[in-house]
Amino acid sequence: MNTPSPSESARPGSHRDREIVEARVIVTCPGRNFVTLKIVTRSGVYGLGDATLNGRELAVASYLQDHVVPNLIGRDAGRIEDVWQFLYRGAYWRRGPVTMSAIAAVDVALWDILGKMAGLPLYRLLGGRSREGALVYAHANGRDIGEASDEVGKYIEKGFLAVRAQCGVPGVKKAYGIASGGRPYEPAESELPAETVWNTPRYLETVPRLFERLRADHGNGVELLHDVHHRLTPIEAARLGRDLEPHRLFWMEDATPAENQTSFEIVRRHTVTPLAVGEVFNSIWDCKHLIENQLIDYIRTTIVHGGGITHIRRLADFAGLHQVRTGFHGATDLSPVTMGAALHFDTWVPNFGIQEYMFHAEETDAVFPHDYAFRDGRLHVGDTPGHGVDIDEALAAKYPYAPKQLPVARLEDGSMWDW
Ligand code: EZ4
Ligand code: CO
Repeated sequence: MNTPSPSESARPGSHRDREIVEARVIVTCPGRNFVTLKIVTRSGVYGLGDATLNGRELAVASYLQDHVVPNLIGRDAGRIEDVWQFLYRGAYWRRGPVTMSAIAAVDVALWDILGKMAGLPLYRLLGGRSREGALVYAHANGRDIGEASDEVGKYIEKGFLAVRAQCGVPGVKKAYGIASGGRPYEPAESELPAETVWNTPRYLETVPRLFERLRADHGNGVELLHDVHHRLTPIEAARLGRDLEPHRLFWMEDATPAENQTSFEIVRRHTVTPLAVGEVFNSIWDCKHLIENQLIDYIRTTIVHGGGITHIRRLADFAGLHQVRTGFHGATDLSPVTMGAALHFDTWVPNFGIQEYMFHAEETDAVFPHDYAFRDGRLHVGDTPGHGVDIDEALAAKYPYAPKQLPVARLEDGSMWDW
């Protein structure tokens, strides 16, 4: 397979060294479920890619194990672009979160191998450093406005320059983003989906009051963000964006579901609150209209759900042409492997905006040793070759898969709504 040219096989890191001899899918649950692909070359150098799709983990594990891994054995790990095209075009069935997460896992593992073989950190392979660190935002959640404001204050004290704020909505049971029982917020908390109830009018009157209070308590020196989590219609989102204008948000996220990209024209027409969208996208085709018509300011699709570095780099370049910046998804269901790869990308990408950052559980950090670190409001990558994230397989094996699904939302009359 992939007959090398003479010049390719003569050098160190030759085709023979780069031949993929093994690819393993590792499913582990250190605090939450993660799917990881480990690709091993004949030289012994290996790479890691994240394939976690929250609540649908085993679908991606099977896609990899049953349909992708047999295609990898014997292939040249250095042909990153060709492998990407083979898995995308060659599958005939294109796009979708399961396919694109599986392709991403392979792609990131191959970039990791390339970095290790070259002795270079990933950001240098991409084109080198554009900034000293990646501005990150943390999650502050409160059962009410006062508690949310206290939480924002705690993150400012920890050195965060940007904070996302969510608060409980009176009359709404289990509002999005609010932790139960003092534990860190983790939406996929039960084997079958938790039922939540949604009330748009109560929400629309609560959120502007939250941000009015946050500006009064914390001033204008901190960037504030908010996630609507797909709950509003376009005209309701337009109303909220307008009501939030005095409070100068960094962004309003996922204001309305975005399968219909033209719906953002309505939101955009009515408000100058910056808009971010795309954590559930998996391809450039999900945001082509949004970007080329400058209907959004930040694109959130991150490496794992968007086909890896090879595809997200194309997306980011396309976004850059339209002054759209990156604001990668970074909740706890994005494994440290994705975080590491995303931070290298953030360190390089010219049109960087911000990076979401929720702390992983201690068990997660122990299973995935990594060299990125938080300092002065920013995350900094290290200079370990590749993406700088490893896996302790013996420890991973101690945390067997535990099925968990994301919640669902219904209106008060029982109709299904967008969670
Ligand atoms: O609900 O990552 O911005 N962050 C978010 C997250 C998502 C989860 C889904 O898996 O919207 O909390
Ligand atoms: Co979100």
